[in-house]
Amino acid sequence: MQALRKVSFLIAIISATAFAAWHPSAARGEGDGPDLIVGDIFGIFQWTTNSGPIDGIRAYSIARSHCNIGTGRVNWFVGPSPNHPVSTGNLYRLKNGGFEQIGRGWTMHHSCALQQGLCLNELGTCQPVCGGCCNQLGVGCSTSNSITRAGQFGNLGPRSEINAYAGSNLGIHVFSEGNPTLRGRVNVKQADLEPSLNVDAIYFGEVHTIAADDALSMDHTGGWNNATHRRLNLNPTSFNMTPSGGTVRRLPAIYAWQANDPDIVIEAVDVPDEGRFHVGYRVTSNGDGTWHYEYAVHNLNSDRSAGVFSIPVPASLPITNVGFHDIDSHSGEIYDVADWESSYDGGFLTWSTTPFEKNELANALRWGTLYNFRFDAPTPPRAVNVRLGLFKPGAPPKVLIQALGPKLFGDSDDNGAIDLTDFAALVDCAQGPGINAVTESCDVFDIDGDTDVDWADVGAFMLMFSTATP
Ligand SMILES: [Ca+2]
Ligand SMILES: [Ca+2]
Ligand SMILES: [Ca+2]
Ligand SMILES: [Ca+2]
Repeated sequence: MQALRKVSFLIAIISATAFAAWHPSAARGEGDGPDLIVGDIFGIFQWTTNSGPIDGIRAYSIARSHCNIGTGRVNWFVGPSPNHPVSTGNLYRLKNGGFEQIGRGWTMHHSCALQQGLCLNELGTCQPVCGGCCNQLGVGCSTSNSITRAGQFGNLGPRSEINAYAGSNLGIHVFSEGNPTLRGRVNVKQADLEPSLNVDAIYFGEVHTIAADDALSMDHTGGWNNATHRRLNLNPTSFNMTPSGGTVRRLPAIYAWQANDPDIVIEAVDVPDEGRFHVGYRVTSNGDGTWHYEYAVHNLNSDRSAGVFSIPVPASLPITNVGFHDIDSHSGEIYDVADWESSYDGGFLTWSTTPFEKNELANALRWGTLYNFRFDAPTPPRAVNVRLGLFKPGAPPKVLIQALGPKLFGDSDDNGAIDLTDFAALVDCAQGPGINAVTESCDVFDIDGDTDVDWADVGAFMLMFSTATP
């Protein structure tokens, strides 16, 4: 565990450094142009309070305010003009150490920018564009909607009309289906909220906004600060939710995972000339000679999206409990919802959806969604590069993210091979504090996982050594 903490700590420092480099807490003045953020999450409205769940589903909408923290106005033209923001709501749950997305709404198309002062505590001044309901949001100004507006069907359109990296939308083309109480809203399975099934779970709401002028602003980095989250309290009887604590501006909800669990490492990774993903992960000892590997991948604004997630896992490891979790689109959205398939081959554990070439509407990890990948392995972690394969064709075909993956038994120097270096380390372990005393550097030789390095392990190591490819 100590070694694990050290690795996590080092990676946390690296992440924090990268994070500080992009974290736009002092964004105003960093670049020229409009810069839209979600300034507040001030309520959550349940549309199934009276009806109860419909086919096991509860429906919500998340009330939101926007701020323009940039140096130029943000367009707010009413549809069918595409020159207005669209924003969407998501729900997440932290439970048993895992962080999952449990709700996903359509997008709300905005019109009518009020010129208010919600963000004045950060910005100082609002330079209003006009006196009331305007088709632009002034510099330093905010605008807000009623608590139900983000759930009113006439304002909602499918996500498939949005290119989050370009910030473009096609206007509202409603082609929904399904129950009118649910459609387009943030749909959540009641089973994902039921207190008896979700002991000690905590919930978070997220609002994520997209606009063309913001997306193109500051050399295509304007969209990086467009997701904001807030903790929600759940009423265990009515399933109504209320905001709790402060709104965390500019950070997607995956950062709530880390805020509630400091062992979580989060890496931001950018597709060259395209959008941004976040990868969060943690490795924990199960206390029985196995380790749990938990990963969450969030697509912030990549239109190319992800279709493959792959972790280097030595081919000989008996891994177990391979798991995947996604969040299905709904209400007639055109995307497939089939879960990703996993395979374990050639030194990689890989999850993938149907390739773009076979189905352009496959269940890729698209903008504003978070999918989970997990497994148990009999060895502690080492630093590896996990691979995120991009769904839509282009260059590069994948991006690499530094994270953790399981070691190879007996590979004490983590070079992926059982070799003379490892043999020397094994001899040191045998001669050092005593072969039955497992130390941090020797636990990689505990091949049978009984928490002792013993003669059975030495025998197993020698067999691997003698059959290893030179
Ligand atoms: Ca922005
Ligand atoms: Ca699914
Ligand atoms: Ca080695
Ligand atoms: Ca052993």
